[in-house]
Amino acid sequence: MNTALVGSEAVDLLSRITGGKVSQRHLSPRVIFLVALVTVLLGVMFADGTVSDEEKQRWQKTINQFIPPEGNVRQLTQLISKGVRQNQIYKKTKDLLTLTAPLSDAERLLLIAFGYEMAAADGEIATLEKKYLEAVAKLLGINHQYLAVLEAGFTHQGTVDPAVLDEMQSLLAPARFHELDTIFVKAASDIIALLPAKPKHQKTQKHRDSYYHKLQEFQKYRQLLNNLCNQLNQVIQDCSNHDLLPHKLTEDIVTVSHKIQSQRFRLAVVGEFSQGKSTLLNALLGEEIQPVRAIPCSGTVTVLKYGAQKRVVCRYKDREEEIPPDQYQEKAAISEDAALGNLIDELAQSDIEEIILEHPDLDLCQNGVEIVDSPGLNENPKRTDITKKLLKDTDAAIFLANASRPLTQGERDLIQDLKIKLNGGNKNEPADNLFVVVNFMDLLRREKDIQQVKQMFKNFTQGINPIITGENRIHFISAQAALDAILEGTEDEYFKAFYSFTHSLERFLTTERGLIQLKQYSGRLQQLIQSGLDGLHQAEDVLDGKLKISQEHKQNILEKIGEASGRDVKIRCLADKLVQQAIEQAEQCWDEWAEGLQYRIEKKSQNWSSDQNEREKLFQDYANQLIKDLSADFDDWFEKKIKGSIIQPRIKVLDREIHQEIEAIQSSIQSLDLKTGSNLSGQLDLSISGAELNMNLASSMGADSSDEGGAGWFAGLGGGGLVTGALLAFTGLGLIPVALIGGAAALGLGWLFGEDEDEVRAEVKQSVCEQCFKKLSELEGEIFENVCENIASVLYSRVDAASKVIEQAISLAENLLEQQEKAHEETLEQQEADKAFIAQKRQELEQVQKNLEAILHQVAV
Ligand SMILES: Nc1nc2c(ncn2[C@@H]2O[C@H](COP(=O)(O)OP(=O)(O)OP(=O)(O)O)[C@@H](O)[C@H]2O)c(=O)[nH]1
Ligand SMILES: [Mg+2]
Repeated sequence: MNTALVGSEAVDLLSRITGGKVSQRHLSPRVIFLVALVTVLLGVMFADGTVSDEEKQRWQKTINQFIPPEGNVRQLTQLISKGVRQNQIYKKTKDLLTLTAPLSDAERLLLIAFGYEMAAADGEIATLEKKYLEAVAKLLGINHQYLAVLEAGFTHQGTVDPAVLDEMQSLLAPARFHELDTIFVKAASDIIALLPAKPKHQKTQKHRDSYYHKLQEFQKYRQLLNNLCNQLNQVIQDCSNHDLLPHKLTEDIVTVSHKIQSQRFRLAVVGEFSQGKSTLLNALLGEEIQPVRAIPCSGTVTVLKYGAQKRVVCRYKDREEEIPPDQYQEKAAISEDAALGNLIDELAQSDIEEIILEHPDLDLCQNGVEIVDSPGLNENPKRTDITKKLLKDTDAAIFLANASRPLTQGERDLIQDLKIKLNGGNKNEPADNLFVVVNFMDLLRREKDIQQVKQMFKNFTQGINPIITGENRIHFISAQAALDAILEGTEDEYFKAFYSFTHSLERFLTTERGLIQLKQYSGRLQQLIQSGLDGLHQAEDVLDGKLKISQEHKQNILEKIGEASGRDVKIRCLADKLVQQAIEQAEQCWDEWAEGLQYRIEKKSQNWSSDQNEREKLFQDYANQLIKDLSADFDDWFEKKIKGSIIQPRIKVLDREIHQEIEAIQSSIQSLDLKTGSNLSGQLDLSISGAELNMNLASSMGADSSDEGGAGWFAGLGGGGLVTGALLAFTGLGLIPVALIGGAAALGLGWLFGEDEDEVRAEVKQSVCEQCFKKLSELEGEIFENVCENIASVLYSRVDAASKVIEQAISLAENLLEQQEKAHEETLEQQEADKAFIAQKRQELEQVQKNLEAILHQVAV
């Protein structure tokens, strides 16, 4: 709807109709449509001079669906219908033109469709009614061929031209009505259902075989690598059972093996509500698994994954429950009433965390992919909050946008926010794991529109400061048309566009991401094989007497072991002290932050603005602005105080200590090597460069990287301060928007016609603030605890990484002593047998190494 076309004439007309003082700001799209609808319906009812009972009932039904149970819309509608009747507006061409001027083609068709529904209320369409509707349709510029379809649809008589029907269905696609209100979306969807149905094609499975070929291949490599892990584990286990290699080596192999086995890809589909997320998922799966409807539908995160049999598990905060699979769709969706806004706190009351659907034969899931459907963003704070949490643990996110209302400000903000979140807080680089998929391309009929939308998205996502990493990260599709094509086995342009998208996705998951991970695991396995070979070499030297450890050396080694454990304890004690200090300081900071907060937010509230004319929408609008201000305030505080003055200086202190202690351990091991001829330091270096430790210790081992204050450590915390609202989810502050749902009820609901608006707006702002601070004071303890937990975990994770290195050093030294002990106690024959055993195991290890190289070679090809 083009509200710019609402001129002073429309304002005058509405003042005349309602007999009240109406201003331009009152004329929201919803009001404009409602007035036009009332006018056309009354025009039809009075066309033949009589109003039948059926018509009265129809009037009630049609109008009622636009009236929420609460508020004053009912009175407003009564006022309008009285005015329209008295002034016979439905007969006045000029007035009708004024009222319908801002309506889009889709809205005009919806309007006339309701007129036909009314005309057919008593089973047939009277000539005068038909004439009236034809005249209105002409006035509105509606294609006369559409009228024949509407007549056939509502009277169940006559045949229709499939091409015209197709055009109408596209024009009435519920998605075109989002801008108006969910009620209109549902109305359009109901009208479509009343039109004659398009013939359905036979369902086939034709496309199935060619799908996800690359993923299948990738799974094969993963399996091969895992088998290799098992072989390696066997060899190393044999050796450690003979006291030739440290047991710790087996533990390391098991860790890698677990990682390889548990490697799964998590794909999250996110976007605003009713953008076709669930439909896209169904198209990816090739089955209609996810619940879908024209109005907000998904109410919880649903995870689809592979399982030997079909199983549905509901996960609550503190328990799990298996439910029959036929209840899945119902559980995964919110009720229609809640979607229409009639049950605003249904979601706030739901305590389901996620629903997991395990399925044995969905191609995509069979290949190690878990796909996550999420509730729409930006519609209901509870659903938004759920989705934000989910992003913490995904390999890739698909953002679904809408071609028919491209790049609204809300959508732009969401995409930017998503990019930063997926990028660990880095806002200057594009996110390589973000796909932007523009859905509803079927709703664009003109080539010019298609090109413009494509250009617009490309400019936004790939222009200055790009959001995505390249062409294959943006796709223009129709999820619904693609799903239809997949189910019907046809290959139209939508199927092709969708196929190109799945192809890019697959390439990302396998070649771009999966192989990198496989290579990392292979690299780690290679290191472990090398450690095994080094250990065996050392055992052989001990047996051959090349490496002799005197009593004095032994004593020295035992001392070093004791020292190393002491260093571990020392680091841990320092960390305990630092964490305690940090928490004490944080407590003080928290009080300072909380003290001025109400004042700061109330001051900010002077800048909140809203075009809404209904109390509940006004309340929600202000609540959203409050949340924005509150999270910006919180982020700023966290960034400067918690991160800047509490965590970073302590990380520096801790890093310095870790650095010193590890260096001391390294040098004492080196001196041991010098004395005994062993090569423990070589082996220790290997373990430090192991992928995991390397990552965890990078900033503490590097000479001056700790100056950064360990910026990387914050990646998991959402980049603190970079993203407005990023910290909401992890601190529990996100519960505030949830608590505000339904807050408007306390104020009384309804349109602001005829009230002192400034006063009402100030009152609503005040109420939003009060309710927020009430909730905040309830949540204070919980939020502060979460902040403390995060401080502790940042510091302790560094300690854990250091402990691993120390543990490794100790285990190497102990192993040397054990080898020595063993050789000492053995007879010559036993020693010979050991040497033969070592030679054999070395061969086996070398064989594993060769197999690994062969796999890597295959993967690379
Ligand atoms: N014309 C058209 N309709 C579509 C397309 N994709 C989805 N739809 C329709 O849009 C409506 C919403 O689709 P859903 O898949 O439920 O949307 P969603 O994003 O999961 O919605 P929520 O779960 O409420 O956030 C349904 O009526 C779909 O049939 C499309 O490409 N073209
Ligand atoms: Mg959905």
